[in-house]
Amino acid sequence: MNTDSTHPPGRNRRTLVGALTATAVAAVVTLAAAVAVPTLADAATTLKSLADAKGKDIGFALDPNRLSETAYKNIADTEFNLVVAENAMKWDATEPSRGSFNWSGADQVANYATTSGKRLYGHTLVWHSQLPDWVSNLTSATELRTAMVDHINGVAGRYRGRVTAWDVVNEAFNDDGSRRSSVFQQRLGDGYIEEAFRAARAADPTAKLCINDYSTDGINNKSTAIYNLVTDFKARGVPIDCVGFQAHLIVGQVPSNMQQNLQRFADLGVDVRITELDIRMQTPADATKLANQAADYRRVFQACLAVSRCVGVTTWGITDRYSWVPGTFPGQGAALIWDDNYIKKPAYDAVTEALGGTVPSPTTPGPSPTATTPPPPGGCRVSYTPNTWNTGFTTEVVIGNLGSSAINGWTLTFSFTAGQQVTGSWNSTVTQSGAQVSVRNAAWNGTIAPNGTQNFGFQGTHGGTNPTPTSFALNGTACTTG
Ligand code: 9MR
Repeated sequence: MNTDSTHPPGRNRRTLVGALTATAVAAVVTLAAAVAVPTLADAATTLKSLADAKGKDIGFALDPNRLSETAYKNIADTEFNLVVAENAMKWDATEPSRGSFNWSGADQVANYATTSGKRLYGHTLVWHSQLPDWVSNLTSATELRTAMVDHINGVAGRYRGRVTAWDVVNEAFNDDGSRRSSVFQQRLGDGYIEEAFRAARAADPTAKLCINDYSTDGINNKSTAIYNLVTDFKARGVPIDCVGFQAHLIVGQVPSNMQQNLQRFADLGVDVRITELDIRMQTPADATKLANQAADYRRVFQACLAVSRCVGVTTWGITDRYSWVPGTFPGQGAALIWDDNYIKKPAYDAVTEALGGTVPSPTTPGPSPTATTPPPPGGCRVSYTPNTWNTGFTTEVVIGNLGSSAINGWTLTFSFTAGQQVTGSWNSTVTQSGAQVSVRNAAWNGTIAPNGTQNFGFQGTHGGTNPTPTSFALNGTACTTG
């Protein structure tokens, strides 16, 4: 997970331990090294292993240019069993001028699916967006029809037999359930969707054929319009196998009838799938928003898993760093499962649990420190002992309870001053938002006896210097350092 963890230990060690005795610190360091308690990030299961066990797809939208990044590729390789091109199989990428196909990005995605042993999902054949001008400029219905069928033949034909399912037509409806006034709708009329599906079936008879849209996750006019289309196609024998629900959601706004909506489509005899999941929030993220987001991720996965014909969930990317959201919704973001620095967010554990996995403590810790534990009455002391090398560090932290009563459950907060970033931890759960870091006890070290200590540690990166953080506070009470 953290490539820096292979650093040579012991260089540039700086010790800030004061009142805590050297013996105690040595014992703590030895304990931390010996116990090597796995962080949540080191948990044995992956989302992929859990989804595999359930026979479900867990997918992600891939930008093949990012595979050169180790952290990106590691997550892509291990956490997902399905891949879809975020952009590389769209019309503008594959057929930028008429009859002249460019397979560079699309082939990278398809080949990645093959070499990594993942299913390949096709996105998308007919869509009003990311459509080259030459298509929009075709004024003759005959010409446009020919261009559409040629495009479907070209793209679906190239990956024939390799694609598990295609988004044949994407985003064809308005929110009120009427047809979107795309060039296809304008020139070819209502029948263009049927024509596209028939062409796709001919081009790749083994791929499942899906219609895909956004804001259709709950029961509303738009989803009902698609429901009616599927009903009609089924009645008339027009090929259609699946419906995609993009689920570009907002924290706190998962439709309450999502499962019911998925089920009503499944009952028509089609597969359903969450195709582009992300759940955005106003940035910056904080612990409360991330917890709410985790609950929402759990709801979405639970909704899918409760419907036997829901074949899986795809998230629209891996890391917040490259999500489309902030560029489209300024001030919003943090919508995916890994943050800007590839650290698993609370949503990861929620998805793990929804998929039937278990999350090691302290995701379900005992007492909530802020709710049930008073600030340490006698104060606290923190020793912070970093071990720094050129771009990385590990840190041992010892928390001392200077009071005469036990602390039961703790959260230590502090501020970095030089852009340091936590990439993993032990004996704790660490959440970072900007420079602010919040460390929650693990299940086994939540109690600090009077005059006793507990310890945790973490690893991270820095940009050249690694000064000791400031503003240490335990359950909201400022601590001395030393
Ligand atoms: O994530 C994609 C982004 O990189 C592109 O700039 C954008 C262009 O329209 O498309 C994004 O993906 C969209 C997907 O293809 C269809 N559903 C909505 C997605 C988010 O906009």
